[in-house]
Amino acid sequence: MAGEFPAGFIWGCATASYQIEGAAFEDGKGESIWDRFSHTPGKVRNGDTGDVACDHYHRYLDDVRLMQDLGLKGYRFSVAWPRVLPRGYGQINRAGLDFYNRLVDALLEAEIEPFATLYHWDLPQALQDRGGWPNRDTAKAFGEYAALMFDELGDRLTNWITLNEPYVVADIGHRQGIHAPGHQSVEECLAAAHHLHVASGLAVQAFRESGRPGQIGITCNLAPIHPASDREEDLAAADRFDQWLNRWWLDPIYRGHYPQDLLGLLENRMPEIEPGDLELAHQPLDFFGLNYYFRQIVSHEPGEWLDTKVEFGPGPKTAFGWEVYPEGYYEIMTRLAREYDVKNLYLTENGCAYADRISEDGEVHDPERIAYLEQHLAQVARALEAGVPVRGYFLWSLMDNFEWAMGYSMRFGIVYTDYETLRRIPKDSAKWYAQVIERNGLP
Ligand code: IFM
Repeated sequence: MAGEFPAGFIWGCATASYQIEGAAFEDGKGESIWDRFSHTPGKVRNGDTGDVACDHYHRYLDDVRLMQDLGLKGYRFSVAWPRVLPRGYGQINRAGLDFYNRLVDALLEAEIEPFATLYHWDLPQALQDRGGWPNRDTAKAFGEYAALMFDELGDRLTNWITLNEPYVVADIGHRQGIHAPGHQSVEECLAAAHHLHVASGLAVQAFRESGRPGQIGITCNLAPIHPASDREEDLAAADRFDQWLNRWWLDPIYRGHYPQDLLGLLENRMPEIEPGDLELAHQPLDFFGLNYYFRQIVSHEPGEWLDTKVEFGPGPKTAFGWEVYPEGYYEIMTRLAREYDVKNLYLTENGCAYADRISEDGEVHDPERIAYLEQHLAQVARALEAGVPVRGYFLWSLMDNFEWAMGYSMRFGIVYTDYETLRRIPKDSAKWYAQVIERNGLP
């Protein structure tokens, strides 16, 4: 395995606003759907909320210093839409915008390239009150918010990601109901998915119109979908689920239409697709952002969603119960290059949760995470060798943070967050990652 990565490869870490910022009700920030959801009893493990999270809003300078110590070349964060526009549109909250201005300046000063995600799940509650993503107006509001951000930060910030994991927003938030807003409706899920496509397209359009320099793309979570057996019905079930998890996003973006077979099955539950919607979704992107965590094993299960049963594979598991399956990373990366002709690929998230704790020596030893990262980065190197145009890797996550419905129970960081004191302790994996960055490759 080649140790060296291409010159200029961006080694980064990723985070998201609601998961780390805290200051949930400070300096004029509006309520988000995650503020509302996490404060609703029974929705988040242990009743955890993001009220304080890692207090990054107040400690961002220390956190940038930490990133600098690790030698990070890039940092992917997200902007909390309701911090900037408390109601989602209209009145701007200058204090909120200033926070992102200061963060970007601090990153640039530290020679860390900022990558900003415009939507990582914290929708302004005021927009949810008007119907949220299933309402087409939310896409329009997103386009306007995106234009504002290009206007305000686009003189210095040149890497933009429209949405993070729209599949999770639509499916887990609106069909499964595990994430905010916690709804369970196929129709709402399909409408949300479609409006997310439109929203991303409007943001791309606004970026081009802004004339700002830089690049814009979208981040999706994709997974290899493997049939549970080679029985005909399992093969068909796996194909249906692939159309749902992967192609429901990739096909509109890269081919300008939804996957036809699944669309045929869902047609009478779809929202209205207005003329021009798919053209919006299908605009050329400067890059694609891939989040990879696991593969899924699918079998035929009548009566379940799409008549499928979806499981993790038999391999070793992380604390979340997710199968560790590094080969799947290569499979997805090469598929993106082969089937969708992706020209610039950023690996915008990859990482794992383990039950880390502070040892008696005061350090946090996380050999499983180092092994996980080593195995996944080896697949990145393999994909590079096969010609996949990978431009950067953003490890999820810089520090332990609020893991959505699991609250603080899942630790994904390479830096340990002591939630009592908010002290940050770099784990062994952080020291290991610093070496990888310094060498520009695996040892
Ligand atoms: O923490 C999340 C992140 O917000 C989105 N991608 C997956 C991560 C781990 O679950």
